Amino acid sequence: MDAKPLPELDRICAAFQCPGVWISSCPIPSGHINDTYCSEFEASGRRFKYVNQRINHHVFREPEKLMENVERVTRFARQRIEAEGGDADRRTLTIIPARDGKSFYRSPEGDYWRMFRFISGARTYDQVEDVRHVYAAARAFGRFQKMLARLPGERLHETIPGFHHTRGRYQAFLAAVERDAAGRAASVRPEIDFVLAREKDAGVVVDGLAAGRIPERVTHNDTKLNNVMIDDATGEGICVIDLDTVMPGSVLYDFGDSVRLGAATAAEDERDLAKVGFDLGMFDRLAAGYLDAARDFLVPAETELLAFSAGLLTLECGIRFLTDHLQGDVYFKIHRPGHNLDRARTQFRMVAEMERRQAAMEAVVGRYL
Ligand code: GN1
Ligand code: MG
Repeated sequence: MDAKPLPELDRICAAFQCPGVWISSCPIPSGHINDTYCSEFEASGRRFKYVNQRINHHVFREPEKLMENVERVTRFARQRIEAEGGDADRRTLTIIPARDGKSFYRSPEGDYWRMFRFISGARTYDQVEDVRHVYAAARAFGRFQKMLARLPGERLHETIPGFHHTRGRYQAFLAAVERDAAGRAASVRPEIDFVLAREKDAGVVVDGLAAGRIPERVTHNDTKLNNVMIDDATGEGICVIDLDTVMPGSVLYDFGDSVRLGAATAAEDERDLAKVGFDLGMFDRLAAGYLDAARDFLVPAETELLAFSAGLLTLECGIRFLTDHLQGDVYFKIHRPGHNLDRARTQFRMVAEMERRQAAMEAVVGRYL
């Protein structure tokens, strides 16, 4: 369903200041938005790997601004890591500049490409394989927020305006139901009703931000478990990746979204809903990891909504999947018919469980504050 021909990566790589000779490239089939590949080069008898990404410019409408954000964030991260004596080549992304010195290359086809150094000896996990990774990833996101609280300069660009504006997402969903572009609304009535019953939740965080009760911060906004590289040897969350949505936001977006996958008992697109659930033990590890890094800078308006944010962000993601299903699958990559609906259903199953366990979740957060 997304079988695009393999791009000529040797030609793409040649547009970057990458030392050595191109050997081969292969796809990295992760992520719902951009296209990612790994390329191998040989230089002075040694092999080096790089990551190539084609930015989806239908989703990210201003790739130049996006890359400006990524440049600023990685430059600042490198400074901070080096000041602490850390290995910046492994603890933050390293942009390989294009031949013209820019952080991206615009191909004759109009595509936006970028290249990063590949981080070896570490990997990402699409699903939880070891509960220690959950703690490690959550702590890495907390540390990332804490570091970026000191990012100098202007406000970052909003790479997708209203990205986590849950009420905006709710309204877009209502419009999609109304329009019913793909003729699917009648077949997903229970899912539509599930969302309609939760309208009041949609405003909680965005209204707090708008009123200044909840502080605006620099946040990652896509804190899936697989956006942290876990060191193979130590199990530490060494590098936060996928910086496309790093922009002004609320810490609640990050914490809430990390629970969505980090405390799930099944894959995001699991069809057997009997397997889909919310694991309080994993939530405990997430809260512990996140708060070990973030507890000293959070304010009460944030900490008191941490448990709530898990359900909210899971609901929001489910709304986005359902909206895309109603619109005919125009946003997220799908790999089978009904894929977005399957994803929406897992999210809603998780939301229902989180609602049921809200008091226990509050108690967990309280324990680590
Ligand atoms: C998308 O492409 P990926 O997998 O990093 C999406 C996130 C969703 C996620 C759902 C820019 O992220 O917001 O939470 O899918 N990113 C964008 O798995 O829309
Ligand atoms: Mg992403």
